[in-house]
Amino acid sequence: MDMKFKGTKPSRRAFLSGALAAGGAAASAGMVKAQEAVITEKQPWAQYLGDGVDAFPYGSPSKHEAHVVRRSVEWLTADPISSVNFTPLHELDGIITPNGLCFERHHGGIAEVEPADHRIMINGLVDKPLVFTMQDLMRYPRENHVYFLECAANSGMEWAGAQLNGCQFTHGMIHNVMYTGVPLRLLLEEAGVKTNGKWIMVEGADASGMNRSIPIEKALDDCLVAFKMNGEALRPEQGYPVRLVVPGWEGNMWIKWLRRIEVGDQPWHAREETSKYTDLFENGQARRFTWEMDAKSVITNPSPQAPLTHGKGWTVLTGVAWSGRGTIPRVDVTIDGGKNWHQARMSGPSMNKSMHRFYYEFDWDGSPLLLQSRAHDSTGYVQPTKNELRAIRGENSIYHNNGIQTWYVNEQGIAENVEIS
Ligand SMILES: Nc1nc2c(c(=O)[nH]1)N[C@H]1C(S)=C(S)[C@@H](COP(=O)(O)O)O[C@H]1N2
Ligand SMILES: [Mo]
Repeated sequence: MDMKFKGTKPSRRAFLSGALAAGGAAASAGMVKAQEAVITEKQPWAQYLGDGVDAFPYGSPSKHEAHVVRRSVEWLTADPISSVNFTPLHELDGIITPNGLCFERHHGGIAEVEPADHRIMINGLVDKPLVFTMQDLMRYPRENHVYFLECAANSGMEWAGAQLNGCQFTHGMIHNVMYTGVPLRLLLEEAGVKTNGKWIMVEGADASGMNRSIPIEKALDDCLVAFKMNGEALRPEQGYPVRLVVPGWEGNMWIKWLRRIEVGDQPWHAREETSKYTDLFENGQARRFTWEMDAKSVITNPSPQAPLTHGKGWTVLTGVAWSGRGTIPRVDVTIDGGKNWHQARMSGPSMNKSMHRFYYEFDWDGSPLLLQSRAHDSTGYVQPTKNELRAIRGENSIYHNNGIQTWYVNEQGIAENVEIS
């Protein structure tokens, strides 16, 4: 909003226009003040010529957007080499995450792979072990799909109670990108999976050599060996030159810098599926192989990093929702801590295993708010409360926390991470 217009109250009539009657948004433009200098005086950018076309061979955002960056939580990990940063969800709109803002999670730093020296290997229970160069890979039929990648640890710091103050930190281990890649099925079919080949093991070329087991049904279903994100080459942080895409399943399985696919008759029981990425239950037992990401949503605005700065009146509440099992036909929103629920307005493409955008416009009366969103996915599953999850999982879990998030907004519009019991 243009703060230069502050003091001019939006006209009530604007809100009664057709758009509002239809349940849509209401405009809140200021009324024209003829003497306003920003209108009557020629601004600097109209007084001189701008940069020419060759000034920025690869473009970057406006300097006014310099605060829109990935951020990390200092105390969370011992070392930035094996760490995570977070997508600034509260600064984004629509459903696509810009490449430079996709959160990063790596266990051995960003591998600097020479594409010409990189090989992808298929071995194990196959008729014909194969090795692919990047150039070989580019000669197979490719597909484009938009998928979210969520780290299973997303919201993991919130099991014992509200902790991190901002959706970037509570929910920012997610990105949503259009991938271009070759269906893994095509490569496996070429190698010829033997009848006892029931699992694959996928391995990264980075120093962590991260590996995971994936059942053959998933490998032959919708996995992609991807080399492009949002149209351009994968970023080094995201696995350049090639990563595995495992739609709807936990981010840990999306091996970056993919170098090897071994076919076997049973899972490998790798570190990342025994010591890590298992889910502790209240009774002390742990669940393994929680692959699918359950439906989840979060309100991105307002939120602790994005307070309500305009005072009372019409405001746009927005957020994102996703499910590893399909689409999100519906999101409910409450502004009073669950006393009343309203169906949010979905906007933007609704794609399988992709992020969805929702909006709820309301006339804020200036009193405190308790904001929550609740996603419904295409299987009929409804996002649970944190306490419903804790009843089964206890408070000492890390992974797969898809509970409903609450933001408290005070009279000043300042938002805070809270829980209501
Ligand atoms: N080779 C390799 N692949 C990896 C990792 C890694 O450390 N090394 N981290 C995994 C984890 S835990 C997650 S959540 C995702 C993160 O993907 P991103 O960095 O594109 O966000 O990559 C996965 N793939
Ligand atoms: Mo992860």
